[in-house]
Amino acid sequence: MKTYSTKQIKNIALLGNSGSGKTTLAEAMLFEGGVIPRRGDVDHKNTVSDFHQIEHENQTSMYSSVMYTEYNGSKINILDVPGADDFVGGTVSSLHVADTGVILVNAQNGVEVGTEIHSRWLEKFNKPAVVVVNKCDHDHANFEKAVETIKESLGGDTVLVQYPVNAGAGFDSIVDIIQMKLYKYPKDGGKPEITEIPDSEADRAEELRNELIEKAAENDEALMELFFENDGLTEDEMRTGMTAGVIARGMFPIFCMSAKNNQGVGRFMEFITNVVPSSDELEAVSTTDGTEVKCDEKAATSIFVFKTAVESHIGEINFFKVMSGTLKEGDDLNNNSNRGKERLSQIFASLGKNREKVGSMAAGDIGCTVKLKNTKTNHTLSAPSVSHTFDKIPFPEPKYRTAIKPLSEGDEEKLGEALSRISKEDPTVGVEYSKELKQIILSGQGEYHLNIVKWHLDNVYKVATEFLAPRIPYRETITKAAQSDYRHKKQSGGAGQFGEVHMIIEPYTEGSEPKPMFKLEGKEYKMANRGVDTHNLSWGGKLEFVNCIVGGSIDARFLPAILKGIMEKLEEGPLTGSYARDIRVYVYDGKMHPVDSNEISFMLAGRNAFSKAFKVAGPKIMEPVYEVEVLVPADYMGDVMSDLQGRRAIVQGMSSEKGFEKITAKVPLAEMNKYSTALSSLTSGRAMYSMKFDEYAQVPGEIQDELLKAYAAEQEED
Ligand SMILES: Nc1nc2c(ncn2[C@@H]2O[C@H](COP(=O)(O)OP(=O)(O)OP(=O)(O)O)[C@@H](O)[C@H]2O)c(=O)[nH]1
Ligand SMILES: [Mg+2]
Repeated sequence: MKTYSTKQIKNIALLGNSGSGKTTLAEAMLFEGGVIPRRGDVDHKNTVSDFHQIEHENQTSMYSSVMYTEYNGSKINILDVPGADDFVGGTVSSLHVADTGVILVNAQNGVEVGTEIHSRWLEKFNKPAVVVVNKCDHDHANFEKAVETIKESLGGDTVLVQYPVNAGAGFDSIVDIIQMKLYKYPKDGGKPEITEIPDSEADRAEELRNELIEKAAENDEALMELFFENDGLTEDEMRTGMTAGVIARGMFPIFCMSAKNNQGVGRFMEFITNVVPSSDELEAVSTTDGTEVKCDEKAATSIFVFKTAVESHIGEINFFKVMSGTLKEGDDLNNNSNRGKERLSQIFASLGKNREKVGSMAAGDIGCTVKLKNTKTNHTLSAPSVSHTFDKIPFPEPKYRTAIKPLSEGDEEKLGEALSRISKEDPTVGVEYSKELKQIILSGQGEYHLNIVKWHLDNVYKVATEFLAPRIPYRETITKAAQSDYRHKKQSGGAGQFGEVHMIIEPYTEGSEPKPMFKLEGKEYKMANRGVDTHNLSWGGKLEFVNCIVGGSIDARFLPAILKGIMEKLEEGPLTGSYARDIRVYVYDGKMHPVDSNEISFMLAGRNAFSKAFKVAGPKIMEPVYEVEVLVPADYMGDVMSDLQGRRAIVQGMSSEKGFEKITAKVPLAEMNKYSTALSSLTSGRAMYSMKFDEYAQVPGEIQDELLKAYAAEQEED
């Protein structure tokens, strides 16, 4: 393959609803560029992009794939992403390195949920968008209607650069507004016959041409002047204006085609090579220390790994973008993310599951490498002369959790290894063994997402598993002060055990000070504060231990044992065995025995005194509450709200955003089980949501009673 310089490289991500034809378009682009000799087809399971067995079984993309094609003297790197939101990880990592998003819209359906979700991501990344109305050959194609929905969704900056003359069955002709020509394609696509626009289309074409010129001038003042001076723009000026407009997201050009019949694909590729920006035309990328790195092929080499794949016979493949400099085969780079060193003995241009070896890659290019020792997604590698690291890919927070367990005991290790490989390939799959819940918690973007993980466990890793409802990480705390004494005394056989502890406990709140005195049940207790230890609990919250021992009633050497006893009880709260938190303990009195007192006695006395006090200190169970943000089309607002109310949600706010209603609410995690599935069925998949941990809050009384009962029943079973 020839070596491409930065300006000759264009990186596009194909976006759009599932079924809009992204994978089919990628295939046609590879064919048009002469990279593959014949076009595969999603229905025949032989496309370059969808090469995983699971993608064949479902006839849909589940992983992002990286491909390239060569056209018009340029290299176009194509990132084909899954349309289904469950696999959004691949979309986000692709957008992180792509320079332009190509949004495919199905001419039959117009803008769909997946289109909206992907447009939002693209907007978040602030990257240019080009729109393609695909499937113009479909019997029910309705180009005008599709364009209407696009204008509604993307706003007034959309502009037609083409339109189909005969959308529907028999589609073969496109009026091109930039060239002002008619493109007529043979039935099987490929090279068009280019002729003058017929009279019947002249007026419409002229009108659209004026709109396009005006839009092209709009984003560039110098062009605007030329436009008024010369009463129009030349083709080159128009191109400059369109590039500026596209970069500024002030212009979203709309194309039309049939990817399946390869009609319109070549002309679209011409536009990509001529108009959309190369990496060096976009803003410099900032690094974690705030410095900026320009996409300059002459600078020091640095690359960013945006995807790691595991292939059975090859091992790990790392996909990267050259962020600066020129990467050469055999380069020794530092891994700035883990202070390791790597040799990139071979570098490749990627073509789905295949690779083409290359000697070097300029800044802006996207490729892959194998056999790195310790590098994965989100790592920055660079020449030793620089040491920056690039920002991590902003993968979305998990929205769906389940507990998972191997069917046969003894498969734990095998399951652990399989899951760790799966989550390396797909960072939106979270795996955590929770000591607290005594479960392996698997998290992801939805039920479908995790079912596919299970499919891999069954079919690739051969570990049979089952999904269980995840337990909720409850916490326990107290709401008022309470006093207790406990004497531990044992006299059996040889040495006895003796320890007695008197304590008062009270709720701990951030910034509060220990009190000098308590009045409890008519009795006064003076607290002589001799020292305070504040312990940050690993499960959140605090324990404050106040030593108020006077007159040596308990030796100082026994205090650590008392603290240990309390800590043990905190780890297994007295109410439901959950972690307890936010408590201040005053140990103010006790008794020792000259012979029988030892550490174990005081540990037990401390633990039991604490447990006793806890039970009368207004104990409460606390539950994790999440901040949930739901975006829902107005028609479904009522249903979604009443469903949320059924989930004990406290609505924090509502606002309208581009045809969507946005609801923010605080919802207990216990009520969010399978929410993604429920929301999807409530709204026919038209809503989106995200959630993140907010705080622990007390559970309502009746739920506390249920939890206590359930715990008691569980204890009896054991
Ligand atoms: N009639 C017609 N069908 C098309 C066209 N493009 C794609 N298709 C068909 O539409 C279906 C979906 O195409 P894909 O290319 O898999 O769509 P995708 O956008 O990659 O879908 P996901 O991977 O699920 O996100 C397949 O059956 C294609 O053959 C087109 O231009 N015309
Ligand atoms: Mg696809």
